[in-house]
Amino acid sequence: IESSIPAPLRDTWKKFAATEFKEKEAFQKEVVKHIETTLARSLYNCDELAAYSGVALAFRDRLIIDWNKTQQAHTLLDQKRVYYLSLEFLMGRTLDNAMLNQQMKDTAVDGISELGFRMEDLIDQEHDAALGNGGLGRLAACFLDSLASLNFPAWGYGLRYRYGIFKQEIIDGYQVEVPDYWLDFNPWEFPRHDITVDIMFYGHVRKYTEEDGRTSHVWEGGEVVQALAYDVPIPGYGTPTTNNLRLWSSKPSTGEFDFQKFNSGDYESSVRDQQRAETISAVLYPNDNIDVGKELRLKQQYFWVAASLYDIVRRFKKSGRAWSDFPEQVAIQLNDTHPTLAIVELQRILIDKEQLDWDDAWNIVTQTFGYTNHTVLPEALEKWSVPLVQNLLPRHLQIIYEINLYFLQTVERRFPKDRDLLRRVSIIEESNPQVIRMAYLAIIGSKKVNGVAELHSDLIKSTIFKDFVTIFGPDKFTNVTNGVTPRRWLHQANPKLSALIAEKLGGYQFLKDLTLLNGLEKWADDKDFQREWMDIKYSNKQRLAKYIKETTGIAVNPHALFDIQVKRIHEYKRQQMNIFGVISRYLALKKMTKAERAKQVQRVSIFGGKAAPGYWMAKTIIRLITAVSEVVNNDIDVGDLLKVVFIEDYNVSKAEFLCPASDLSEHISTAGTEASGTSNMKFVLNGGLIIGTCDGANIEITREIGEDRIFLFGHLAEDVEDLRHAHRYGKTEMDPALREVCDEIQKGTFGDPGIFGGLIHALTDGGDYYLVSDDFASYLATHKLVDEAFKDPQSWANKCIMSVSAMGFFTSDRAIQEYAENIWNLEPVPM
Ligand code: GFP
Ligand code: GFP
Repeated sequence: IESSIPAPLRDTWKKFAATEFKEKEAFQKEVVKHIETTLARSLYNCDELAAYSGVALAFRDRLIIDWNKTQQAHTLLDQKRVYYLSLEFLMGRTLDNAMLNQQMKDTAVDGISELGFRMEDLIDQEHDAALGNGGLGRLAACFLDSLASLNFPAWGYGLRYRYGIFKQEIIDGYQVEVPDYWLDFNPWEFPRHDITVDIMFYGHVRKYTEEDGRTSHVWEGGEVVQALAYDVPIPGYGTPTTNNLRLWSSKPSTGEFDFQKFNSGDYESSVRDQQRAETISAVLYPNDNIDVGKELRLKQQYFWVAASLYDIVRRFKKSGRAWSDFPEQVAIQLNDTHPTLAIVELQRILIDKEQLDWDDAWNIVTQTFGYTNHTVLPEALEKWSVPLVQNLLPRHLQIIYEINLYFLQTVERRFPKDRDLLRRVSIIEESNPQVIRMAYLAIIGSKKVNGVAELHSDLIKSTIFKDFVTIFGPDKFTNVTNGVTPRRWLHQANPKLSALIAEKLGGYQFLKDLTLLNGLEKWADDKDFQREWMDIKYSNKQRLAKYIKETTGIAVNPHALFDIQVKRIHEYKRQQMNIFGVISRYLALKKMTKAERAKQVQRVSIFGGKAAPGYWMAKTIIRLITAVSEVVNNDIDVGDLLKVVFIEDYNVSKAEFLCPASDLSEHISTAGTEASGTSNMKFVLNGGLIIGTCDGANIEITREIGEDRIFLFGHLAEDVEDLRHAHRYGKTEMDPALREVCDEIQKGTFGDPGIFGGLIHALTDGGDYYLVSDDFASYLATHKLVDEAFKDPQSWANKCIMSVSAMGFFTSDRAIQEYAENIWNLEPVPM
């Protein structure tokens, strides 16, 4: 690599090059130095936030030293890199993860206690980086951890939202959204004021003829906004590899103000221009599985994609290679359709700027991209209105038309008589106005398309993308079942369990090779081991009980069965079925005699999750949960037999203490609707059992851990169409237990029934699209089996241990290895 320092002077530089602290005293020295200088605090005014900041800065220094080395090594080696484009990276907190991945936590815990602080308290000072809605964003974060841990040369590219997903407050039982000011203090990012890209919007396309007679296009005029890079170091576990997550922030390209306007007294308008530019990276859209089609969202997408591609192309050009080498050096993965414009942008760069022929350019493009689909829900599939794109990105629209034209021509040649096929697969949907089907564009422009669990990957081939399987053949479509990083989701979230496992397996190697967990099998029946295992579960439940008491005032008994459902609130995930089940349990308890009640298993039903602000049904579900909790928790007949808790503002750091505290967790989506799910993996990995439908990754979890260790219920994906059809034609009677629940709600037991009318309507005249009634009997029956199983602690413990021992497959390391081999053709960098 070219150095900015002349060769003879480099020795002086190297003599003073930054080094990493390796033991306690060096760590303490760093912390005190940062507190006293960087933060300008002292021995006399260092509170927990300042102490957290000092520790974070000490670790940040350590990360950036490794980051520098890694980036230099990767640049020098010039191997193929993968770029993971995701509009969401739900990172959560960083400090604990950085300490653990760098294997310095013990040193730091010890060191900080000698300075007067407890590490848990400091970790709690950190604000979550909540740059994501749910599963899709958290998957991206797990993938970054695995890419670095496996030494793959990889960068993530995303947006640096000034506000992450909103904070949820529960006021009078309703969700209220509050802005998330997460950037108040963020030591984990490095602004790169020297790395900026001008991004253009609007304007027009001018066509002209080159000297050699070819037609060229320039896109000119329009608004220009600047993208500024912020780099976030991503440490691997137990390796010096530290990859980069580059997040773009928007600002006005003319500098802070338009000085002409400012000087002419038009102060307000110059500030407005600045705000307009900054708005692009201001907010993360809080929508899950719904396409909203807002212009600002499209602007975000193009802004991020254009800045990232500019950066990727610039880096490639530094190597001096021929364009034909591009796909050998660069793989770009599209996390959902949000970055699909990258396909069009690369084609534009190659033909308009680099003057390649259309076909040569298109060959490069289609060898470079991979597309991951995360949903089959039709309302979630992105479509952009043609007039909107015409106005915002006129040149891109032309290119999309051309891509479509060539594509349809090849389809027509192969299937000459099938007019309807052409209509069905066209990138342009002939609606009013016309819309661009982003998923189709992503498929046509990618080398490989994958789903995120086996069932889901089969479903996309047989439903939404069926025609494309006919056209491209089945090999273009593949599956990579999701995974989660065991570093965060076992070692960090559940340190006691991780330590117990390490003790039995002779070390922490399982964190790098999760299949080693199968070594636990031989202790599954060992009484002492079972006791230690369940003691850890109990202490995790105690910690949660304490949190619940402190935050909600509800006292729950840690000996009760903790039944948890935490995820975004969505009708397809069926939190409504869960709360109806709770009501049914409540009604049953009320009918029992004292003697009968004494035989019942105690339950704590715990819910958590955010509803999209505009998703009224989801908000009503939250309202019902809080209403039921008020009634049930205050009913002296019921006492500890049933408690209902709604945890406010569910996020990554809360998931970290919820997952280790479950006896049972719920993954109960209507079959065929949840592409994979990843919290199912986290809960089982932490020694909890699950109740679930035959959906998403539940199916593969069952295959790995065995049918008798999971509580499956409900109809299969293949039944769904017929069942819905029957509802539509009024051929279904509501399940009697569900009827009783609805009656109780309508009687006003949980407050004004008018509030919940929508929920009841969805089950009746609404056609019960999510098949709550069809699955309800089997759901309740399966909960009875759970209660029975819980009464036998030894067999329960055995099930938990055996399940954990079989979870090796669900590490995100395995998923990343599959992507590297089957999609990216990517080699790790030897360390
Ligand atoms: C990257 C990093 C730089 C680093 C170089 C070489 O640059 O900080 O100096 O690699 O190690 F960002 P680009 O590949 O982005 O040019
Ligand atoms: C989506 C799907 C989930 C899947 C994740 C990750 O999650 O089934 O596990 O992506 O692939 F719906 P959300 O972003 O919708 O939570």
